[in-house]
Amino acid sequence: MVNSEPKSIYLKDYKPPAFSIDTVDLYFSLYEDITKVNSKLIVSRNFNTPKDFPLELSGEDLVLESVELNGKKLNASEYKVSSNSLILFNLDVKNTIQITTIIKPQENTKLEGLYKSSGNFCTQCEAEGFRRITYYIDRPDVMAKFTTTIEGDKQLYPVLLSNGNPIKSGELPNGRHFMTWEDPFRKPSYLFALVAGNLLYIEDFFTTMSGRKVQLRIYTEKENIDKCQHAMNSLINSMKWDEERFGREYDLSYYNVVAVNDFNMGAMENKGLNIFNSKYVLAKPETATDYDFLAIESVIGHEYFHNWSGNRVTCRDWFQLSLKEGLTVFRDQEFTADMQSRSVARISDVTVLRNSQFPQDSSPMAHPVRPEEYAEINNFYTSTVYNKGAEVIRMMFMILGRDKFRKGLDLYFDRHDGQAVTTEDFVKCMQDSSGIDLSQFKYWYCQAGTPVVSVEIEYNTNGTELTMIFNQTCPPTPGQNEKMPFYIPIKLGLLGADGKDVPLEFEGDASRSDGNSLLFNLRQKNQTLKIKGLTSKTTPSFLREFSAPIKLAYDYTDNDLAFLMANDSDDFTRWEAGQIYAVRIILRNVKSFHRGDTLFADEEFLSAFENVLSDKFLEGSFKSIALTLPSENYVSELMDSIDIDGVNAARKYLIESIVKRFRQQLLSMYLKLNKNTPYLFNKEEYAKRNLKNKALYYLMQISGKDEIELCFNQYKNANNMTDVLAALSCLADVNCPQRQIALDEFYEKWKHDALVVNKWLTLHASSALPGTLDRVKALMKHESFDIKNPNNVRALIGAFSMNRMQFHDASGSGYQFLTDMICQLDPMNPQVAARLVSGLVNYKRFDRNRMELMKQSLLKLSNVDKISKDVGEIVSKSLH
Ligand code: B3K
Ligand code: ZN
Repeated sequence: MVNSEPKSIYLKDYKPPAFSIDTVDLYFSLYEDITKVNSKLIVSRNFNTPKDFPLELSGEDLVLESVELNGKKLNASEYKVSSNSLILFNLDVKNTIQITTIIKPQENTKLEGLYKSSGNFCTQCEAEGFRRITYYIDRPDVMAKFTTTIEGDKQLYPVLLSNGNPIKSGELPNGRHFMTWEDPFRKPSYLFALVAGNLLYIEDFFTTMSGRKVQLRIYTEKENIDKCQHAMNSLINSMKWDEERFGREYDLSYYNVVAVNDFNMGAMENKGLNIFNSKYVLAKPETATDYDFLAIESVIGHEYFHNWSGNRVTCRDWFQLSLKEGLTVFRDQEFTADMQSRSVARISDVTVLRNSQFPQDSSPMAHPVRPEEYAEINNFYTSTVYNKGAEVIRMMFMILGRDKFRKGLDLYFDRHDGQAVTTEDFVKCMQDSSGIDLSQFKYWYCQAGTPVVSVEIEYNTNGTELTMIFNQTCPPTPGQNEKMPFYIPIKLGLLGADGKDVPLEFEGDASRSDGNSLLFNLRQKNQTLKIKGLTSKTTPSFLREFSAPIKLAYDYTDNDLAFLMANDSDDFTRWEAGQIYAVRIILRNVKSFHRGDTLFADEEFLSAFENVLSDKFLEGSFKSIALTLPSENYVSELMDSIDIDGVNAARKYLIESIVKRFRQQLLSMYLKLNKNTPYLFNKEEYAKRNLKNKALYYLMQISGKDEIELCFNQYKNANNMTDVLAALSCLADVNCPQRQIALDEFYEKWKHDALVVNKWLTLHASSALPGTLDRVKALMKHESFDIKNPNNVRALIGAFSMNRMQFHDASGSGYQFLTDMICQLDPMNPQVAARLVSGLVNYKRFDRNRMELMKQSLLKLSNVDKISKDVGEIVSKSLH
């Protein structure tokens, strides 16, 4: 029997709060066994609330010590307390409520609320962690002014931090001390934060555009203090960028960032006190890769940008999560694009979307950017809410253009400063400021699924005019069979025979975009665009810049694709042509693989690949991604049913064909770029390393003695983690003596550095070699692995669940392992356990055998006694 389904809450049931909280005064007494929390709330009954309406406060895992209402201590018969709430009766219009609760941060393995990480106290309150600290109206549309005093042992916790400005501090008896912080901005409880620990910091200053001097500090443990500079640089760049690009200024005199080792996600934007997973703060060239440096820049930016998009203007309810997350991802993507290479950034964003959001949109967990229902909100911090949400903002940006979009955003921050609002409020600002009708955008927010746009082209008899016929559809998703048409902006151009864009005369709902591109507004199910005055044959280029999160189907010839790969003026579509071409070959070879026919790689593709390889003018990091084949994951996403073995064989075949043909070119490219110059994190050096390691990757795909030697040498001689790890991950896939030597030595060298050890765990878990599962199981018992640490879990178990060939082994051993791990983890940390279920949710798209095995795993999970709401919701949605 399947356990009962977790109870859902619905957007349609939203009601404004019955009470508001004006001020909150918190007093934390931190001890080694318990923490005592005193909370003094000034609570007002809202205008429409009936006189006798009770006040319901949320609470979880709290021991209630005392409650006082308007100066009178209540006895147990005067309030109602349950496992998740405290209800008070007979409130006045304005009330003072004092509550004392006892909590045990030391025993908090869920890492929500107040908990301990490496001996330090820290908090995570979004979405509903504050109720694990004290009883409260724990919802985002209740915004209050917070004052927080923290009291603790001075030696153990010399650093005491909370939101806002420090206003008082002092010594107390018994070697204790305290510090009081006051946050002048009203905020929801999810933005509350507290840190107490033995930490060091690096410090810098930033003067805002209106001249306010802001003290910036990054706190970490002593041994990591030399790894904070890149995060500091990124913070300063973010502050400057947000002023220049969006006119947003920081509003407090302090900005603190704290790196902690045990954290459920990436980071948290608490007002004035960001708390970060140390993975997104700590970096130096010897320990962190280019990819880590980039991720730190982007996450530091993301959390900083939340100060406006999230904190100053926040969400009315958690269904509106994308209001802050989609917008802030869009903002951090633009930041990266301005700091690094715009086209490479765009392609990477699209790749993330296609590899994680597209599969989610075609799974039983598919949900709209603004969901209508959830059981556990933590399950909805998804790539749909974040990344597709950012694409929805980007479409408005495309349609309005830079200036009008900026005006719309200014209006949004102006109109809604200090409020908790909805996605409709956002769209309305964009519409009001631009005069452009965006009402149809509601469907992007309330309908799930990836739209498919197919295009056909018809020429008139003498070839001077062509008509593009567009048709949009969207596959059914849970609870939504029929969809209304979306408003889809399609940026397009036509290339003439010389490879240059033809200036376009047109008839239809479009406007001129940059260069000779048009932005076509597809708003109906079927719509046409006529292009006139053509003089010779042209090749269309659709969905430039990836102007909408859709799948575009157009029947390109192989010739067209090779031509676009060589000539398209838009870097995205130029890259995309290569991807479409490669997917086409891989899919054809998948069929041949199953029929037992010989596989082949098309000459025209190989020569287009060669053109990219030998192009002297291509920017290095663009070249590197242009030389990257679509992932097995993405290819599978384009198939009716996911074919693990076929896709792997066909993709591998294409890679080997490339290596056989271009071994010499790849080798000379490698040798030319492999200069052991000092590590610098800048565009040019990054591009060189990127391209060099791409060459190494290819060479190692047919690895003989020479290649292994070359790779092993890079491992031994490199002066930075990017090159070390690139070499090591190639070696990890090859059965050779150097593999073990390098892996063992790497561990010995870095075993004191938790973040590097995680890389080492991932190297094992991602290896393509048989026996990987056994090694992963053995590593679970290794001294370096602690199941309570989310980074460890993601590095080992999470990475294994993404190892296509090993996790999806036809025996089902991978599924069984993952299921056991989820069961083991769930009682400790349901949020992290629930993330691991994603490896199983798409079971219906696999072959019969795997589908059955995965389903068995899900059924097993659904029968576990006391399964969390987190895991329970995903499992039950998957099975329905
Ligand atoms: N807002 C946080 C995410 C909180 C996740 C809670 N389960 C980080 C971010 O998106 O910036
Ligand atoms: Zn965010």
